[in-house]
Amino acid sequence: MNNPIHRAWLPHLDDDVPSDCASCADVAVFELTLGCKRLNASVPQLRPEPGLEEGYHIYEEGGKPVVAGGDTGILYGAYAYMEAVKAREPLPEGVRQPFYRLRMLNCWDNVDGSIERGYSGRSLWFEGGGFHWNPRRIRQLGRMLASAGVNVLCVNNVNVHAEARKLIEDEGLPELARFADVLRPFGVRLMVSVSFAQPMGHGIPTADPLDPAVQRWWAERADAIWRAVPDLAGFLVKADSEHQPGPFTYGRSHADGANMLARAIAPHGGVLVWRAFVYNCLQDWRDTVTDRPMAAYQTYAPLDGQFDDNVILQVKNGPFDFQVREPVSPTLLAMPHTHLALEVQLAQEYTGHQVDVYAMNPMWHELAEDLPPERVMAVAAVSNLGRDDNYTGHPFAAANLYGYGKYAWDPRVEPEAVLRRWARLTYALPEAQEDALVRLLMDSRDVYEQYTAPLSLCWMVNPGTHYGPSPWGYEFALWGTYNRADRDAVGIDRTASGTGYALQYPEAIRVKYEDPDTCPDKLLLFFHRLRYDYVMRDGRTLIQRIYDDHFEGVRAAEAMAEALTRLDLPEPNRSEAVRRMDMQLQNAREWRDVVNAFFHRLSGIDDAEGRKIYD
Ligand code: GCV
Repeated sequence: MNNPIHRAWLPHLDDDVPSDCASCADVAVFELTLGCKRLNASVPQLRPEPGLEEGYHIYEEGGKPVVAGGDTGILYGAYAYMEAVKAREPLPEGVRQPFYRLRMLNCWDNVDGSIERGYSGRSLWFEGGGFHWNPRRIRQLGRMLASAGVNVLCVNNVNVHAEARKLIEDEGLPELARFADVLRPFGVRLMVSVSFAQPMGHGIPTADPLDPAVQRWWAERADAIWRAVPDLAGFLVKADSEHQPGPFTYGRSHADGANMLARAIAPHGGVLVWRAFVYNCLQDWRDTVTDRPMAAYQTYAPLDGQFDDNVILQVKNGPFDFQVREPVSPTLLAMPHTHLALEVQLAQEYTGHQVDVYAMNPMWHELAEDLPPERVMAVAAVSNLGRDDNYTGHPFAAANLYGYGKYAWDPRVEPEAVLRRWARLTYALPEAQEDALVRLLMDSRDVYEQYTAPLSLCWMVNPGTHYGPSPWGYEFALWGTYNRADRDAVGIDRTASGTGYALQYPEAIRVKYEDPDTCPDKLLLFFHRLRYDYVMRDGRTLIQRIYDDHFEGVRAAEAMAEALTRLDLPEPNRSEAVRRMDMQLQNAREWRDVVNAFFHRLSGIDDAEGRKIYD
């Protein structure tokens, strides 16, 4: 299989890793020998240093390179060596350790082979109701994950449908164990999403976490699961969220629910990752008091300090749901006595479906302004992987998987450095073209934001699919996602005198966002309800900014398309990127014309520049 669309950041992805590799060190030897040969580089000596665990150290001894590392660190060191050689960068200095111990990928794969919010084809490991995979591709996946630095793969959707429950039942465990065996040599441990109501399929009339029969069932199940997969990382749970079962049914708190499961798996060293994505998904749009972004904080902040030590509360980066622009979730800042994980989304659900280019490292980097990286102890990303030949659909979407791994190793890493390295490792373009590709990637988020959701006008998407414009699509729906645009104004007042959302932040952050003069323009309509004639810091009116940004966003997308045509990417990547860019341009023009028409009809205010607005 020499099709260059497989080209990823690794120098030799198309060579199969021997299937009898039993450990990270075996893979490291194989990768180094092969990779260095391909790169005409000297093969370093590998030196195990078990105390380093995931850490590694690359140095010279007697003029010869040495890669020393712990059990998995030696593998990470091997990839780091090859990356540096291929990218023509200096070898990393000193001992390198990952910033986050758990660097998780959450796959929303269903056992029927479909993927919720998947844009790269069907599942790589499920089909027809259970595990079904191509060993060669899973070994390739293993090396991609290891070379990016990801160490936990949650195999199934957090919405646990009936058929997926068997993954942890006796009939499903041998398959789970076989899959774990393939990824283990790459330092990747599995995790499973479980349903809180699972005991009820076993003659137990309740899932009440304080019921001894429920507790016993989970403890016995955990014994069986860890007998089959002794290094399983743990469980991931979506409870009381979007119709998934949970402890609220029994009048119990989420600490009661999470701790019950955590105690069942603690003897096996498992972690219980509990998602904080809890809100009322049956809201009445007439209700202007309930404010969805406040929900997670209201549920969890009072529980701070009540979770067991092996519980990790996993919180989405923003208080809504992976929108193009959201402030940091206040829940992440409110729970100093709870282990927290930051959840981000590589799957481009609201960010262009892997049709529109959208590089994510700049977004994660921005989080640090309000969220110091040490406030969380783990990271999780919703996967963008699928069975497409290139794994991630758009030839550039792999940059997000790679970039996520690098971010998880070092959340302070500069986005441009990551994207440049990815571009260099993947395409090896001449310098000016490499610069152009890096620029294109670096700008891609701002451009997408400009033509879809400037000033944080999020949720104007087509309901269900979440691609393309529909300004009123979610306005009268049950999901609590309203902009409340009328003929005079738009946005939600979330200050103390509005819904009070801003009060969930520490003082300094609250003050910054509460004043429209200090609130960044990009978050303006998230925090404030403003009249169309409101004069912004740059002197333009709000309505003019809405029009201008949509026009400007399309122009910027056209410039990206132009830049793309000048890149000598290998085929078929080039044709595929150009084909998707044509679709992106159509999407951008649709957003511009629909949203501008919407606001023009409502406000009756003309564009000061007299450009075409289709009414
Ligand atoms: C897995 C959003 C998505 C759902 C997803 C949910 C979640 O609502 O649209 O598809 O469900 O988030 O994160 O649980």
